[in-house]
Amino acid sequence: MTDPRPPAAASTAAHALLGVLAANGIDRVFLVPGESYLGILDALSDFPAIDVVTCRHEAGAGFMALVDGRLTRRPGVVLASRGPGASNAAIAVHTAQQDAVPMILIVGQIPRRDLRRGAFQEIDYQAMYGTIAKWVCEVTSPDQIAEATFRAIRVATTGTPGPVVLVVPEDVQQQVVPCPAWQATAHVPMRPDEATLSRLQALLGRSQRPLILAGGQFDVPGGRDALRRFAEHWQCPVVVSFRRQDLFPNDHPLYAGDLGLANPAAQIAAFADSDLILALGTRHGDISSQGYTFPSVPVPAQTLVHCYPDDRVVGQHHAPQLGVVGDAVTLCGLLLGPPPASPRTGWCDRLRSLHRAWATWPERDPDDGIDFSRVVRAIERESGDDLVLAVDAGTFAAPVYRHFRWRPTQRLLAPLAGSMGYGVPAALAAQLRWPGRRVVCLVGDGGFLMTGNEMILAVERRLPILFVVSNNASYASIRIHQDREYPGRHRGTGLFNPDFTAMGLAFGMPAERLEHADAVDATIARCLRTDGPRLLEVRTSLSAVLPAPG
Ligand SMILES: Cc1ncc(C[n+]2csc(CCOP(=O)(O)OP(=O)(O)O)c2C)c(N)n1
Repeated sequence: MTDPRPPAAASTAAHALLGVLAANGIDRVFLVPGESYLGILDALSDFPAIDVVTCRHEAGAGFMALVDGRLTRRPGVVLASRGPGASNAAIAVHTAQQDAVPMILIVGQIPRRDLRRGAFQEIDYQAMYGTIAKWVCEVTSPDQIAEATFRAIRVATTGTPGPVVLVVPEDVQQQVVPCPAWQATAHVPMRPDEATLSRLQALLGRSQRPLILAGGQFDVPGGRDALRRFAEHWQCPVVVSFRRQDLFPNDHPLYAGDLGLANPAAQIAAFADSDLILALGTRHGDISSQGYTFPSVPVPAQTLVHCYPDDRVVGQHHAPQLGVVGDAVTLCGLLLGPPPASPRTGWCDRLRSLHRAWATWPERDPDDGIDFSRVVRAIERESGDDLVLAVDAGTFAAPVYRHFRWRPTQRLLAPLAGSMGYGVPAALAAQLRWPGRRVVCLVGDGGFLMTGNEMILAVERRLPILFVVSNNASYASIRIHQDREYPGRHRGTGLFNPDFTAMGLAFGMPAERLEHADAVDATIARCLRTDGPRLLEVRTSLSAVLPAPG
């Protein structure tokens, strides 16, 4: 491996910053350039091993960095200019916080001599990002830049992973400083003491109706296998947290579904009938806890065990009988003692059949376009085990969460924060990281015009992504809310759209429009077989997702 550091003579603060990033495995940054960080841009020329991905909007760059961070578990890095650039990147900082993904936003700042004068494009980033970033650091002393970068990496990746904002005034970037190559090592997972393990063992052995709520912490190498072995050993049904359907094989007899935005009341009632809830590797926040109602706050009716590597999360909303501040994957590996005395077949079957009834594919034949669930179903049927599905926010995605049966190695990338504009950049970042996998992006006509411009990267870098644009001429998710709250009044949710197929062609990729339901299966099969990048516009039915007129 080549030394990531530049020659000592070129050691500016910008080099020190990049040197620490490179020493910690960061091999790619996403950016929109700005005059406020010319020093860092220049220093990037001395780090040829860092791939520079030039983007069209800081939201797109931020989402790409976020997904890169999610896939590598190292901080995804995005560079943005001061003021306007940093403002555009805010959506990614918020999403990184909500999705618990390590990310570093590096912002060029006005020169130190003008700080706090309200100078051109100046922002006080502590005030702006203080509540959504884990840490905001304005480095006003060049000597501290390496230390601040090193700490940024550690803050972003430890406890609940999240975003850090590193602000570097432009005159700091060119100062000559030493260039260290400190490497942060991962924390040793905390091992619960023997007394805690025996207590857990006893709880698991005794329970008649245990239930695992599994969260994103299992999204690490070996994590899914550890979860499956643990569940099988204890004959314990598994429910995955919000938008984490790919954590557990969906055709497994112990898979009991997910905690999302639309669980049927009977299913939640059945979950609540559990006598032992094991919330493992999950923050069990707003959506997963069904708006802080499952289990009840602050003291659950069931015995609750909560394991997460952050003492601010364990017990934050729900008081567990047993709170373990630690690594859920490690815990699963330690708890494989004597199996339960009696099988829990009745309990497992009950949850399983409730889930299967809810997950059955719908049969709809609307006359105003294609029911998008047919498209998702065709992707499920025609995809291999290498599928990575990057999904934007919108109602077109509902079948992905409800009906799609995820296989063990397939991956779902969806924003827990519900941020529109995530899908296209997520697909790009995933395909850059995993060139050999089949990446498909699902995006609505609303979300596509937010960050769809980034799609040009797929043409530039020959990334074989299939972009599927669901065109229902509407911000339909919001229209559904309108129809529920204010029936028939649709102000602001209709969309006048460009020709998306022509857009795909103009970007330089093959593109086609899918207009008839009976062509769905063959078109999806063909698109998945051909090498992308490729755009498929689907004329999607609006009526299929709206409540029937009352
Ligand atoms: C950045 C952002 N802006 C607004 C919203 C609110 N919102 C959620 S879904 C949605 C509509 C999505 O429309 P579209 O992409 O066309 O998909 P559809 O719901 O029509 O399938 C909106 C506006 C959001 N979640 N994120």
